[in-house]
Amino acid sequence: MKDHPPNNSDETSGNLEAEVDPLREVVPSANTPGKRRGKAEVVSEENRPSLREELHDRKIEQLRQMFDRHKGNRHLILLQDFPDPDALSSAWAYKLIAEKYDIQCEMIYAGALSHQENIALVRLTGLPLQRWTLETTKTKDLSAYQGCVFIDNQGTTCNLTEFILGAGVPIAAVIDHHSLQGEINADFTDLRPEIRATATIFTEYLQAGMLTLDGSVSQHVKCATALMHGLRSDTNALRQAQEEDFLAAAYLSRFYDPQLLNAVLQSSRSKWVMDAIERSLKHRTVQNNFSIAGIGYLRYDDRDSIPQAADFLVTEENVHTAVVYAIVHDKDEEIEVVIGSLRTNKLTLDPDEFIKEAFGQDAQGRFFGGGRSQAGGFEIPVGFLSGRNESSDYARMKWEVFDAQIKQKLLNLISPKENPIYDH
Ligand SMILES: [Mn+2]
Repeated sequence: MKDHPPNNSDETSGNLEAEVDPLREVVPSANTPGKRRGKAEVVSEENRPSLREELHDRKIEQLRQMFDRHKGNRHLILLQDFPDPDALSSAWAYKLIAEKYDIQCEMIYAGALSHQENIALVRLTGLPLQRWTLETTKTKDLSAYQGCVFIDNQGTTCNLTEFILGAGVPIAAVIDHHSLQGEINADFTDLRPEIRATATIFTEYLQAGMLTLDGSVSQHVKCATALMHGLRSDTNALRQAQEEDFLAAAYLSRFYDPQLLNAVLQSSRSKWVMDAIERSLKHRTVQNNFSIAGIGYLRYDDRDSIPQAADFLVTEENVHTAVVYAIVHDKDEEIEVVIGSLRTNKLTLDPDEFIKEAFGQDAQGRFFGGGRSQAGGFEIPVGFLSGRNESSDYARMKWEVFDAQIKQKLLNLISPKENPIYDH
């Protein structure tokens, strides 16, 4: 986070201690479990709510005000092209909260649901999700939407962003735990890179009374289950969870359906995922505790086998970080893009910084990727070289060029002296 401008949550970090808290009446403390306030009427120094709690109260109030301003509106919730459980569950929670304010939301994504667990999650919970390609988006009347929302992303990993913003749909909210990806002009912003899962942020909203979960309402139970899955999957099954995530999980444990979660987790790996893992094992290079594997071409629908292969490679002895990448192609739309995933157990390695430094920015100044705690990803367009060619030699050459270039950029960072291009 060295070079990045401060995120939006800093805007309220003035001298709160000196102020009278105007929100105390609006947010009854009974609705905010997890607070450690004393019973005493007089607030002594040690019973004074922490700065974090004050900031939290302010965010909740800003969120409430945003929803009030948007009453009766329609919102489009934009998910990343390959939505994960954290994004899916958080977007669903947003939709349920927004309904209380008479705001109708549509959750859309442009890519593919390719991880077996995500397909199971959507099927088993009936999660209301729509796929809009760029083509379908062009046929929609976007003036029907008074706001768009980015959840668990900031628009940089969503193919529809440019088109929807270009059509003049204003950004109602950005709620994310990835590091700041660029300037954001939204009605409401809650960016917390220190939080492990967006599902944790949304569970805090629920706990603060934005929506009272009811264990007898099936949709609430399913959404709580989805949130539990979301925060588990972004914290490596709670192994990397912090206090906030555990508190959120504890709250969700009152409502979620453990059998449903089990069914989602037991979905089996496809043959394609197994093949991708096999290829990543065969092609991996281990250097300075980094394991790097380029696995060639991959179908668009199997894109999520990349992070699964990285998850697997990082489990090898003496490896703390794994990077797996492939050229992902969509045969219908002739799209080709290099997609990569990074996974690390090394706490001092910031995936966001690492990826931004390794690959830099494109001509428009957009980074090719970024990350959050212990995970990151990148997408590099193949551009003019996209598309099938009659000759398989051509496909092989194209792969070799991209493979060499990506390895070179990664090795520059990992062990500059051993870079094959500069050393030989
Ligand atoms: Mn996430």
